[in-house]
Amino acid sequence: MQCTCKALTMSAIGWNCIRSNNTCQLFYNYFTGDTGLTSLTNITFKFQQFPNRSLSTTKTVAMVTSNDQMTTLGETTQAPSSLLCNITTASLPSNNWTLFTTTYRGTHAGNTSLIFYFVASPSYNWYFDDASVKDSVGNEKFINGNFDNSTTLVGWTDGYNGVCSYNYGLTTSNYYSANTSYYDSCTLGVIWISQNFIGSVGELYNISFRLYLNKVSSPSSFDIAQMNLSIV
Ligand SMILES: [Ca+2]
Repeated sequence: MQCTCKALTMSAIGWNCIRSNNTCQLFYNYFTGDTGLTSLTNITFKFQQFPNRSLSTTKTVAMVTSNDQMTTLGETTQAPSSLLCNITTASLPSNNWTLFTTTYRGTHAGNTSLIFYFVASPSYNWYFDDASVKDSVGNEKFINGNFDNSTTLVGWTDGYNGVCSYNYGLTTSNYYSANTSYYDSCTLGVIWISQNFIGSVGELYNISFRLYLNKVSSPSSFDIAQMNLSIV
């Protein structure tokens, strides 16, 4: 049997190769009692060097420690279309509000969009609160970043790609600032929520937001929720 596994990523601490539809799947963050794992002995692994390819323009990766309430993402200077963070269930403690901060150096004048993307999973959904963009002298560029000023989504636009008709939007069931946040429990589609501001070239913007990864059931090895932010 021959199969090809993708590279170990994130906080992988173990891996396995199974054959399903002629594809391989990567186990990571498994726990020792996982019944899906099989120990084998006298197995030969061969590692193949793939051809070089150009790196993406992704600048930063979230760095989270389990007891840390604040996470700093590196500065990006690569807008438009820069992917600012790659937050997954493997890198974020669940059932805890975590503050994320980053900076963005303005690369173009005029309309600048921050687009937050969320993918939920059967065992995880997202809460999002207190988004902020401040210029170098502290002026807030976002409107209603805490979602608390209205029962409608004032200042924001949102939507989805894929299949997701109702399970996202404003909620009062969990929040960091009282008493509303934005949530996503859509597992088949990608939810996006966006806000624009007028940017300036060279200006340093301080971006922050809070996330709560809500674990609603015991996840399987492949149960992954994700969140990303891009600036366009
Ligand atoms: Ca709020």
